[in-house]
Amino acid sequence: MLDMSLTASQQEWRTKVRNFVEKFVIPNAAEYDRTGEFPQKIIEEAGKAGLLDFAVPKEYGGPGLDSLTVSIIQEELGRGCVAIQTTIGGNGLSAYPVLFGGTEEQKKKYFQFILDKKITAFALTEPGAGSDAASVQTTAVLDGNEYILNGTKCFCTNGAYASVMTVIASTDPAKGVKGLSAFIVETDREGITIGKKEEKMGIRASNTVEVIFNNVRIPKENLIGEEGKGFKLAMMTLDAARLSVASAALGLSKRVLEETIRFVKEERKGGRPIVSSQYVQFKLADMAMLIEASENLIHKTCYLKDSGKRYSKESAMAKAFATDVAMKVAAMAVDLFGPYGYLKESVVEKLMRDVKVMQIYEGTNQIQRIVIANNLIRN
Ligand code: COS
Repeated sequence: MLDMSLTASQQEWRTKVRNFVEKFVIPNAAEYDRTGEFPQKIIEEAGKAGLLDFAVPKEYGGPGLDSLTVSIIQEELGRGCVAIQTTIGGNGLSAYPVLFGGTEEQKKKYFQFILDKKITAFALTEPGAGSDAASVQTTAVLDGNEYILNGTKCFCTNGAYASVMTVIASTDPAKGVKGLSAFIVETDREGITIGKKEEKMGIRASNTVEVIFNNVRIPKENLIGEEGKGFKLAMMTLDAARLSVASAALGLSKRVLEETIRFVKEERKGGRPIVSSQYVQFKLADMAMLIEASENLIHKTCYLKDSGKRYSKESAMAKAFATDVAMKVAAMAVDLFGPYGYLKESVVEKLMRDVKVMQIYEGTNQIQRIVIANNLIRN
């Protein structure tokens, strides 16, 4: 029989993150959203609660979690605030290239940053290489025992607060995709500057900046794996990161449904709560069906990942489906709340602004469809 129940440990993680979110995230999320300030205090609390090192394997001192547990953590954080989830999720995103391609030495060194509760970042996207990840212009030129890094990365999550980054750069521009390589770059190196900080519609407390590398010298040992492996490592990283985005979107969708049920039970029209209307009940049922389908797709993808099977197609499906669902249910909730849903003081107003970016980052949902179609056609 297919067992879809959570283990005791997975349930414990859900409760632990739920408690953290109720205590530190939900009461403060609206204020961070208003100011756009980096949620430093919440991140410190997340470090104390052991939530920053979810991607670190046991043999390197981390919790060594299975994919479903990581997904549950991201879901619960996404239920609280996607800006804060994105900040914490950034530590997984940045660690994956090292996890998938690094040497023992590199893993020990990189994971130690995370275990020391440092913020980390992944720098792939460039002004001319967003969806077309292969067109990276940042170069890394070998000079003796060092690489010299030059270029500009944009939309870098956590960029201004990161102590270390994984950076994708070209070591051989003539080779295109096959000339891309991944590097570990400590941010206190000379020549790194933080450029424009983006002011965003949603996830406003998440730090999104330009990072400029100007003749930054990094030791040869900071190359992850071999030259030419950067694109593959970036794609493997995105497979894992897309599953996290899907999970966070699931959490947001569940929160929207929770808040909507609360509202329609309290709000009255003609002396009766509006939940007594079949129109409202059908909307709640539609939301619940979509959320259930998202959850099942995400859990199946976690199963494939933990079985060691290729899960690129399912991860892209989960990301596109769960974020489209989250956008849809957020818009449905704003409709049901009526004018109240459009007010800044309403919780669904923020949820609707926050969700939009999830259809865009870690590869737009159009890119996810390319990944899905490529997997259908090529295999
Ligand atoms: N896992 C492992 N290897 C992968 C992979 C994956 N998920 N995806 C691609 N590869 C490998 C392929 O196997 C291929 O290697 P070989 O030539 O040795 O067979 C190589 O990488 C090139 O793959 P492909 O031909 O599929 O690359 P494309 O240029 O067609 O990829 C897409 C195009 C759109 C899929 C890619 O550029 C992409 O995902 N872009 C979006 C980037 C993105 O999400 N940006 C946002 C980042 S936010 S931090």
